[in-house]
Amino acid sequence: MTLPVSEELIAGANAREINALEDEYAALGRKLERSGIAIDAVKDRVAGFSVAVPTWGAGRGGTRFAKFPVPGEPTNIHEKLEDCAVINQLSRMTPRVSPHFPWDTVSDYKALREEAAELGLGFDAVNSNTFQDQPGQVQSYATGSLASTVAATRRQAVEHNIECIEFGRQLGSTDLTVWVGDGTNFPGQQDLARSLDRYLEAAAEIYAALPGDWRMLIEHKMFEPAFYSTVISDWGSSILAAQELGPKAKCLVDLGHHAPNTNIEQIVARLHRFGKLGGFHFNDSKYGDDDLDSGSINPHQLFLVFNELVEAELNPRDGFNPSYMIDQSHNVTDPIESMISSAETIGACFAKALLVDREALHLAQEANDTMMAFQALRRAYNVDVGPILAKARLEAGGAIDALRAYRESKWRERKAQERKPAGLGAGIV
Ligand code: AFD
Ligand code: MN
Ligand code: MN
Repeated sequence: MTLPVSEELIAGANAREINALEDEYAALGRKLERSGIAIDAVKDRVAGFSVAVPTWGAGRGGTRFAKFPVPGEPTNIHEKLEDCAVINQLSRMTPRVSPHFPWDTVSDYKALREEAAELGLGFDAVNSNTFQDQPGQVQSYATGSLASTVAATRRQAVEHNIECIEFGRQLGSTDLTVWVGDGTNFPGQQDLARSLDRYLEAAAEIYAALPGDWRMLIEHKMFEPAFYSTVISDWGSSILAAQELGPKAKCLVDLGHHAPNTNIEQIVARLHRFGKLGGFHFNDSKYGDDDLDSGSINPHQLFLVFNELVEAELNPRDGFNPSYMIDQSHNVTDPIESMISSAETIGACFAKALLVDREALHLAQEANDTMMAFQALRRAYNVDVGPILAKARLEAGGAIDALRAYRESKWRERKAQERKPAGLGAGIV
């Protein structure tokens, strides 16, 4: 394995920070011990936690208005893998990459899998793209894809998804995530019932092509690019579709794909209750943008989601094994820095959820002691779990302060000299 950042640089940075970390870890250990929690056990759970990163998040995204490339950003799957390897090498929490087709198309997937393995990476869910037309494409997705009124367009979209499964098989993936941009901008534009019928019929063809150990993750989104209705608009549509398709179909919750103030943690609990919680796209949202950095706007919501996930783990249903992934668009930051920071935030929310005194919480809930039930969550949320994450990273070979080590590595500056510049233009990716 050849990792991108120099081991000496990481060791040197860690040597400067190790004493402070040991001191803070010991102090936090004593504090947690007073509540009967063994810090090493929490640290070991955190060390076992991972979240995948999206290849499309490695480049600068853009808004509908503009994209401002950062010098040295990756412009192909090989450069993206290198950047994802930097994120994982420093954070030790992101060992898998989620590819998007046809953006990440190559001629040899076996070679790509080996290239990733050499960088310490594997592949997570494959994503199909039926929301854009590609050069030379026969049918246009202007009328939608799986729900299009045009039979040949639906066929093309189904075949693309089946092709994605085949690429994913060669890459070692076991999940296909299907998000479609299908929907309408005007009342009356399409029949709301029939468009769902068409979606379900096409999705069933994709489902039938899934290998035995694969899952199809259905991702809902309330709006955009369609602004009046979307075919899979919410968790209700998603779970109904998943139930109709069969046991290998599960729901994927993208935190940014709901109306503002939606109780997402309750959606998580509902989906789990029916054995349909398949995965997450972590990000944050304030107004209409669905791809802000995880926990940058509402870290408490992220904690409450993880609180449900830890509860779900204790009461597993139907092989509870959600796939965790970041899905963000980095418009004003270095994408590597955003994903290092986001992985840390996501891991921290998981760690805090582990600190919840579940017995106290459940007893308070049963006794209708509202304040003490709330306090069971609040006490855990208030703990600064930074030393636990840093210690887990250090022991796995990462950097105590991953962002600082990244800046010291001058990775982006070096890549700015080597890589060809990214194009301008606008786009939601
Ligand atoms: C979309 C969805 C979906 C999709 C991605 C494409 O979240 O995950 O693959 O963005 O950029 O909003
Ligand atoms: Mn998403
Ligand atoms: Mn999104």
